[in-house]
Amino acid sequence: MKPKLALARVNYSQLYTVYDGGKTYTQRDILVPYQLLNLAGYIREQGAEVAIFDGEVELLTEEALAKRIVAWRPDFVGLTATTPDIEMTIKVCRLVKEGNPAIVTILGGVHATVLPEEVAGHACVDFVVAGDGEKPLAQIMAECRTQRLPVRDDVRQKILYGKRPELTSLPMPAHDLLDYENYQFSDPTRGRMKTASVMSSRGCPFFCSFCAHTPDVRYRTPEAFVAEIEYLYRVKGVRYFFVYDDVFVVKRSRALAILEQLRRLNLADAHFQCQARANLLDEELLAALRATNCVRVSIGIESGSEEMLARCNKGVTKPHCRSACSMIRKAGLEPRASFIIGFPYETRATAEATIAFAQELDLLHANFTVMTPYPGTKVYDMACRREGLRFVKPEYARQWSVFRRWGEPIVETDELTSGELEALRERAVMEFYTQDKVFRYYESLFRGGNRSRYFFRPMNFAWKKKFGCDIPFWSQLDETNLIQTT
Ligand code: B12
Repeated sequence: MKPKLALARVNYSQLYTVYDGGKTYTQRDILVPYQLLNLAGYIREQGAEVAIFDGEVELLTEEALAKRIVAWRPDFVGLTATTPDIEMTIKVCRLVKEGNPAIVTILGGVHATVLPEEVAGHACVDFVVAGDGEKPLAQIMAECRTQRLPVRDDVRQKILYGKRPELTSLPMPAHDLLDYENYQFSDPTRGRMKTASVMSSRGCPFFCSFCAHTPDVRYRTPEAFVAEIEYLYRVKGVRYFFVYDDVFVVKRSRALAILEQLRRLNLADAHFQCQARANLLDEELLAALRATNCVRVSIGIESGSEEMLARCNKGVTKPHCRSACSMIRKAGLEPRASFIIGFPYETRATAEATIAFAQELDLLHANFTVMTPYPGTKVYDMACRREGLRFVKPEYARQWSVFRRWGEPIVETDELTSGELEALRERAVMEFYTQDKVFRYYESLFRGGNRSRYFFRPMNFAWKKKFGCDIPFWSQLDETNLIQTT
């Protein structure tokens, strides 16, 4: 009989409390669990039966998720977690073990990669995988079958370190396991469409102070990546693609080759969004992106203070950001920018510079967050050492559920309290989304038929803050899909 592996992620969006005070929308954008799809594709090739349990889709409680997993009678359960959802994930793990102690539990993902010993310290966790999970997961499953569950007592023995596999040898992620009806993104003008996450590479060669990442970049072949997109388009009916490579354009000639292959496929009504860096864009690259129907490019602008930019080690300057935003717009694409308030040594003046810079740039969408120093990053170490940044309460440094990025701020700088950082973030949203050019754009989207309250909530948040009232067309937006979770 084939071994059975259940792969799962928890309902993570219940952690967020942005804009609407924790309300959750049924028709929100849900992105596929791409890490689980990668693992499933590989493990299935090794002869196992695999199912994916996505707690996010139905907003399952930990109890409900564990119950479903146990009812499927798996031999192995693999759970993925980032930092803010690790505690919920451990709870699911514990409930699965209580439901059936014979199930072997394995935890992986970015948090387990950064802090494997901590995760392995939980009695309900049999194995921890740090790093890329395909091969270690296969190894655990093979060993357990031959040795009848060699569960290890020493915490360190529970940890397997994923050697970075050549991506060229991995099969296509197991997209067939998902019902893509559940994964939709609401495009502001084109409506709702089935959406996939795809990656042509793993890793990032840069060392930004606020990011935990794998520094060695590994690539799939352009052909395998393009074939995945074609499959998703033709077989699964996907029309929106988030290209989630850390920096898709990092190898310019390769990006151009991929874009050319995609253009030749002529997937007329497919739309793409990718992540780039302000200093790695040029007109030819942007024209090639446009020619493949790329509609949005996300860039991390981070700060309007040259001092903060230099300190965060991104290698990007304000002139890079100005030129990137205007080049993206000129190419007919939409720049999506994100900003952080609360860098180490941030002052009121540097945060004000960020608020002003966001408005100066050629932008209609901007995302502002207060710094969350994730473990494994330089800013986390700085916050622990109180170097220009510190946790509001020392115990926050290991209280993972507060690391939400879109929740209550957990840090303060030498000059700014967490409340002041949050007030500055709110003001950034308020000033940005009440600009005339931004309002006119949003109003035109409404006139064009966009009725999604979910989409307009940042702007409404801004209006409430600045003018004490809703945007004029708020009552005409669709609220039927709103559910209250708090
Ligand atoms: C796409 C993405 C999202 C999407 C979808 C997330 C999802 N759950 O699928 C959205 C936009 C929803 C999102 C949200 C958030 N994200 Co995000 N996201 C990413 C991104 C860009 C790609 C993730 C991905 O699919 N990678 C591809 C797969 C193949 O790689 P992988 O995830 O590392 O998985 C491999 C191994 O980790 C391991 N593995 C993973 N899980 C498991 C499980 C088992 C059992 C095993 C054995 C192995 C294993 O094997 C996998 C294959 O080799 C990453 C950056 C990155 N490049 O990874 C950030 C990243 C994961 N996100 C991050 C963060 C902070 C968040 C948020 C917490 C932000 C917030 N709102 O507060 C939320 C958390 C949501 C959540 N719990 O999933 C951080 C995580 C930092 C941390 N310590 O937690 C990252 C690393 C970005 C960064 N560098 O800061 N995110």
